[in-house]
Amino acid sequence: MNNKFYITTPIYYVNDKPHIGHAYTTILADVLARYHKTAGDEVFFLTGLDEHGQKVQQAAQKRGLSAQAHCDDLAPRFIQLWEKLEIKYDDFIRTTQERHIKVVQAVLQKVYESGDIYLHEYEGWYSVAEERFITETEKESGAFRDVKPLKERNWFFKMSKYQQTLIDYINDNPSFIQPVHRRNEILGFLKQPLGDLCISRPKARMDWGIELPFDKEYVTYVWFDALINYITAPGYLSDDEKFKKWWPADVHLLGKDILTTHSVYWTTMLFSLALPLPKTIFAHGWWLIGETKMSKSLGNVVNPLDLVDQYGVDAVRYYLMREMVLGQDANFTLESFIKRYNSDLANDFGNLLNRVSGLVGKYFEGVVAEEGQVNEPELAIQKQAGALDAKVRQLVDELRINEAIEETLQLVRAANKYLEYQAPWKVAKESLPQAGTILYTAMEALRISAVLLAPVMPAKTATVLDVLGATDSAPRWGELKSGTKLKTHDALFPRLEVKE
Ligand code: ME8
Repeated sequence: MNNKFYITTPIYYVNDKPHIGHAYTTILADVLARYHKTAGDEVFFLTGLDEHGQKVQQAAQKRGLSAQAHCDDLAPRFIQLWEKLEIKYDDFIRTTQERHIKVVQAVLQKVYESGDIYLHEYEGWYSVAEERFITETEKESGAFRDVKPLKERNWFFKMSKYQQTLIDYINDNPSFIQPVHRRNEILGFLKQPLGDLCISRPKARMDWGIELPFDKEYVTYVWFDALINYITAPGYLSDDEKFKKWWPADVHLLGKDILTTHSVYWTTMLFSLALPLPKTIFAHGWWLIGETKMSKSLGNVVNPLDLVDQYGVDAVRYYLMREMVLGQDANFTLESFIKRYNSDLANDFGNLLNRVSGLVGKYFEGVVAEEGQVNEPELAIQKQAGALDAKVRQLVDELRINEAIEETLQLVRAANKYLEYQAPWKVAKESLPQAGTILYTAMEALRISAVLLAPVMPAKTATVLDVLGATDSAPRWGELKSGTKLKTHDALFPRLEVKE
């Protein structure tokens, strides 16, 4: 197939340490990137940090640090977390990097010269928390904190000019904004007249940002700066060949909180630059803690590092990927984590490895037997396993990760059941070759499941494949070699005690 696949996460604000929500989006992007890599696609996976703007400046002030020193202090915490979570990104962008500042200024100059940026005095309600002017209706909704009247001369981007072009584009490209209920939300939003976007902040009020190239009194609004990261990294205006290869992005992955900025601000900016739009903008739901949104003020933030230290990186990745139906909210509880771990990882996946390696040890001195004479029960497993790769690929292409995992776990469960029914420990007394066939069949199901779960659980699946002597094997039936001596191993996922 050999396609290119360019996937992005939002670039996170460095106003605080990353939590499980940031970890979720980044793991999801990593899992998708790994699936595409194993399918032979050329992958570019970008993540990074959003370092300008008022939120970051205020966080720095609170700590008594300069904004840059604050960012330099927090950036490694993100990078270290991504390492711990086995995130293999191809580029990590920070908006304070010279390469980005250059591109943002060049974009501003270009858009300015094309006539899409103008100076205007605006008087209205300003939300300090949101860092933007809000409409009268928004103010009345009471949803915004720290609202004050403000009169200011600012630079505006002619977003309204592209409203109809955007509506037409969304209508013509059904897979552009996903899932479909989010697409409808944006189309609904676009039924109202779209205003122009204030893209500057006077330095006198807020100076932590990229200076406008055509007006030194102002810095760029943080969103106008941040969104451009998606073109900076693949080489816009710096490496034409690289940019041509990767742009447009295949998937911008994000939470539903920032869907409007991506599907309205970013797209109209791209229209103005005459650049193609990303193929898909996918907004996932929120991880809730006990049905409420995670927030520092509520003190209910889950720290992914604590989970990883206690349960291991693979279990955390697995839980997050399996538990959330992409596009909907999900509730994080330790109880559901432990339940999922014990059922899928300890009882199903880990147990299958334990059983086969134990039986092969007992009856075959740890050596994989010939596949031998297969009958209907073997063929049923072969058929299920043989169809799995294509099924998983399709679900991954449709971003239905939890279903792709569930399909794979079904094969694991089928193999466990098959072992129980076929009882190779009994068959061995009458026909050793037949017992060998049963074990070969169960091991092949295990191997194929491990290959297909590798993007989700890179470490534990590598252990399984190593035990089976099949490290670089493909998810195709028959790649397990008879005569292979299985390696010894510890319990893959020891059962967790449930606290009463
Ligand atoms: O918005 N559940 O950065 P941010 C799921 N800098 N995902 C969550 C989550 C939760 N409870 N909380 C956060 C910004 N996320 C801007 C982005 S992009 C050009 C600029 C994830 O640090 C989710 O992906 O507030 C969400 O969209 C993102 O973190 C917001 O990160």
